[in-house]
Amino acid sequence: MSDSSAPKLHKNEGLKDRSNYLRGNILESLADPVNGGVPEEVAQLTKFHGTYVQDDRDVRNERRKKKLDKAYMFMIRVRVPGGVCTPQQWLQMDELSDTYANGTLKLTTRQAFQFHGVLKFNLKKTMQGINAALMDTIAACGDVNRNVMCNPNPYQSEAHADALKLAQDISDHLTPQTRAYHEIWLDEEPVASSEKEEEPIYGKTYLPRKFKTVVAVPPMNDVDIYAHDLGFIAILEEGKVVGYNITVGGGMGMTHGNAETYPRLAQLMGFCKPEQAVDIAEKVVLVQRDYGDRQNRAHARMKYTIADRGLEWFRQEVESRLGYKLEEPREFKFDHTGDRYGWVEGIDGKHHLTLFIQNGRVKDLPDYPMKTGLREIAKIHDGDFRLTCNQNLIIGGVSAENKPKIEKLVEEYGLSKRLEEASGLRLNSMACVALPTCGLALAESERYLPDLVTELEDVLDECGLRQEDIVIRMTGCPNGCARPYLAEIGFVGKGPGKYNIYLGAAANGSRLASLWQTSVKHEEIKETLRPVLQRYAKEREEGEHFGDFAMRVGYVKPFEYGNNYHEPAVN
Ligand code: SRM
Ligand code: SF4
Repeated sequence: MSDSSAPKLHKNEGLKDRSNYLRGNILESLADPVNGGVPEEVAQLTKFHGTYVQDDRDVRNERRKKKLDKAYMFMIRVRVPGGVCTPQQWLQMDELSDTYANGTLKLTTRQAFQFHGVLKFNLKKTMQGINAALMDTIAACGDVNRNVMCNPNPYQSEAHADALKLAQDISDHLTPQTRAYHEIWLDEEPVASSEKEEEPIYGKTYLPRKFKTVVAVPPMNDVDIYAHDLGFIAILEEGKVVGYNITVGGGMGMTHGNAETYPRLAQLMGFCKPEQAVDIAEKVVLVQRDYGDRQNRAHARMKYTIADRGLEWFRQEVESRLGYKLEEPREFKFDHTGDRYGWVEGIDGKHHLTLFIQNGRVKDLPDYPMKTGLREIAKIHDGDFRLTCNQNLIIGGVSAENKPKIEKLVEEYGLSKRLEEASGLRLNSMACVALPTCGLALAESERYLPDLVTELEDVLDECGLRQEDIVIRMTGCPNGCARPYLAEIGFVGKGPGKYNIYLGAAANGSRLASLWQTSVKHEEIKETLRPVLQRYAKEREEGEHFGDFAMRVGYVKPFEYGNNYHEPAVN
């Protein structure tokens, strides 16, 4: 007899429970030649394997009129802990994108690769190609710990190496143990039914919702630590990592018109020694596993668990599982969230080149063969490639001997020309994918932001602000995939051609932006922002960032959770 008073769990909970550790009917659906997509229940499960069913939204209406099915295709996300891969892996990703996807690579806001436009009958082959490159896609999406981010800039080599190792260790430790991935995509023999399979950390129903972990190396906050469920801030003494401050409870996603949902900054929970960090990550996950909301997915992220019950309660839950108390957080200072472009020399004598990749989209254009250029570099490069947290790319660990050859290719393919021509605004821009692939997009983002920046550059030129670093980010919906609520100017898609504009985040990522204008149309944005930029040029204080200025002179008030953020619900 069922207990009718028991709280009703979200349907995804039953689905996970019944899925036999993420198998469900994935294999059967992949074998179905008639449907180019997969049923909804299967689509929920494939996310845990790192792939989403999507459709080409550019042709949706036309196909509907012709009574055709949607143009189904798949997105695949490849995990790259800390964003570091080898030149060989870069070449393999490049080749897979041409063979099975739409010929482009997307470097995401979380240091991963994404392929778009993979057809169902190529899905398994693409997955196998990714695994042949010694990379994988498990837990790139789904209700588990996702790709662990880490500051990829190797200029402080020792600290960076420690932080990267921590990112990798946490990633390994929190990777699901199910063999489903290997059976489904890599043709491994099924686990015998007599064998007991276990998920020692997650259990059968995994987490209530996605979970994101990052490792920061001050003074850079390029990982945007306050946007994530769990963060570790390296504390350095004489250039060495002596431990980590721990942050918990950040997240960006919200829903228009639902005041119960909001972006939230992570809070400092304590300090730990380097050798304690992985265990602490596990215990944080366990608390969220046990107390996160499994009824309402819009309220299931760890930020709400902490907002509802308090940081003190959360810390005690973590400490009781650890069996010891966390130390008080130590002093640290972040100065910015952006990437620093161009060449730097690391303390190990290696050279590192950060390149600007507009919105992370690696592709060849008739006048700019960027993808080819990067391929040619990968062929001769003896270091590594590092995907940044801002959708850019570092050609890392270049030897003095190889540097002139890389410089020549950079020159030949125009890779630094774009960098030299770009304004400070463009170099600090990020846009999520949005249309045509993202099923949740309400407005354009990646395809529109570059043009909007061009329009705004006219105003910047008039005001003498071209070189100013101003963080501008856009998303096609309020989910916040490009972290727009941590931008000095943030755009959030409201409907076709319309955006809510946010102003006032701190340039170092420690303060959220607040809603300034709602539903501003494409054609109005430039003129809406013009007076603000003009006033900034005239009235800013020495060294004052745009976000601080917008807050100081009162364009917006500091954000309060669930308060000044929302417009009335729209029916
Ligand atoms: Fe995201 C869902 C793309 C980073 C918050 N995100 C999606 C999906 C999968 C749409 C879907 O569910 O159908 C998007 C696929 C679009 C496409 O066509 O590729 C998508 N998210 C992205 C990427 C590719 C944006 C980009 O252009 O780089 C980023 C991939 C990161 C990665 O490599 O793992 C991406 N997403 C983020 C971030 C930024 C971050 O984590 O630093 C956020 C905000 C932080 C956070 O999680 O709070 C983010 N994505 C979301 C949400 C809202 C979650 C929430 O708590 O409300 C969704 C929707 C959902 O989960 O229901 C979402
Ligand atoms: Fe899609 Fe919205 Fe994320 Fe942009 S922010 S990729 S539109 S879910």
